[in-house]
Amino acid sequence: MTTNEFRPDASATLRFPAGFRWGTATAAYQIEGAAQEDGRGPSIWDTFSRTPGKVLHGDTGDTAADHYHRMPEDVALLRELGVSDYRFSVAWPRVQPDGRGPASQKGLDFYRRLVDELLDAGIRPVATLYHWDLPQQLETGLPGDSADAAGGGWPRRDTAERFADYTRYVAEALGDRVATWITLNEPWCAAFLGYAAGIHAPGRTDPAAALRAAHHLNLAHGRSVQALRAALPASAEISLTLNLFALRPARDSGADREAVRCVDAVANRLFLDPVFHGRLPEDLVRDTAEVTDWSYVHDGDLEAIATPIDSLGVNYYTPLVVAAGAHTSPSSSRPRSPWPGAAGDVRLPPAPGPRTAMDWPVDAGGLYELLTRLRDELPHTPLLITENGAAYHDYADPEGRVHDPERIAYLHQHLAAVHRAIADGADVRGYFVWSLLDNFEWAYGYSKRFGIVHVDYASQRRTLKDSARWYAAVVARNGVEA
Ligand code: IFM
Repeated sequence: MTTNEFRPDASATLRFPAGFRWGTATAAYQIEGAAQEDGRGPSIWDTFSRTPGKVLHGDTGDTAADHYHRMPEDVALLRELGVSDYRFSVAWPRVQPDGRGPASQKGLDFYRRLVDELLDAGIRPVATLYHWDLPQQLETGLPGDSADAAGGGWPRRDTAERFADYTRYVAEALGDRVATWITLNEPWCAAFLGYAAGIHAPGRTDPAAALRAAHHLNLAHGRSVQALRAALPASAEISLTLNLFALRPARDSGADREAVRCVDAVANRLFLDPVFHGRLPEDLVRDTAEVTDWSYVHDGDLEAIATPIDSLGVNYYTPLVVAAGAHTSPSSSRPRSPWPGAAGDVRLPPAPGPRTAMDWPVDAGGLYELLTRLRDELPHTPLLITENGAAYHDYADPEGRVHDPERIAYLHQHLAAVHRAIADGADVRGYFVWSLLDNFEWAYGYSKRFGIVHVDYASQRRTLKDSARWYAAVVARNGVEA
């Protein structure tokens, strides 16, 4: 059935199209633990989380949810939920401990076991190649590395080529059994939170480096797509996950609309335009003229970045209200603007409404706006919601139950928004809850619980929250209550 034939039924259930993919999502550093096992090398997040003051309570991913040792138990949970798909990420430093050189068989074996376990459970594996755990040595550099004023990591062009090599190793190892591949997760975060705002690894605060990083992440995506196409059967689905922003002007004024344009350029179009149209947003190049000259965009880069993909992954949590004015952020932990080029002219006033434990406003309308924008701008690109979910202060009651009605309400509202977008013509093929398990929430450490499965970190006991049972029922009937 194509989306155009899709008609919501008139019953009390908002039913999704036949074959809709229901999943949950996780990421390697957030759940695996075993940070020093089986030859895994250090990543920039190992280093960053060990740097005093960077992660709340000094938490690290050393143990996380111990998924590396409990993988079969976690796949059994997925089976219990009845999901059709599971999105996980491969840790680059498990496969190439230094980010270059031969692949580690032990590292690849872990993912092979995971994929086999999933396939045995009848669950489709969706592999993300990069969810922020850059091998530390690529950030630090080696004595023999070519001199590069931008330093190491993503501002360095060579990192994109290293990513293509890594892609080849993973594709060779898993290509016969993984049908859906996502090159990068949220390159905006990797570039701008990591290299401009300094609140994610590697913690740099250099707007020019962040723009270079963004270009090289785009290039890494393009090179990775080319490597995947060469290694995988023609039936493979190749995708990219972006955390696109649903932007709203604070007031209906020209100045606020201009502020939205600035943020849209760096947050959304810096990725969408190269990947889908093979060009940089001209207004962004203008806006950032005092920060960078874009000379690191070489001939042929944009063509490589625009190598066609089969679907787009969209991560959505909350909309962003944007106003003209000096930069302030609702988060006092954000020492620098993550919006180079627009830095002096943008404010993010707090949006109204109920909030999650992340202090993010709950507003499913933003997801609908985003999906219908993509329907209009990328009419031939199928969409997957590769992350959506909420953190709340969950705990197990004396009977061992975890009641999380706010999360159920959040998921319900967002699924209704997805349903409405599909009814209005958006080609959304699947939805992945973030996250299967409570996990390491980056700079917030273990203080934020996004899982539909509660993890008691002391015992590593898993408990299905009410939302997990609710989600299993949604999956079983392929729909939510109207
Ligand atoms: O936990 C993260 C995930 O790693 C990337 N997307 C947003 C989630 C919630 O902050």
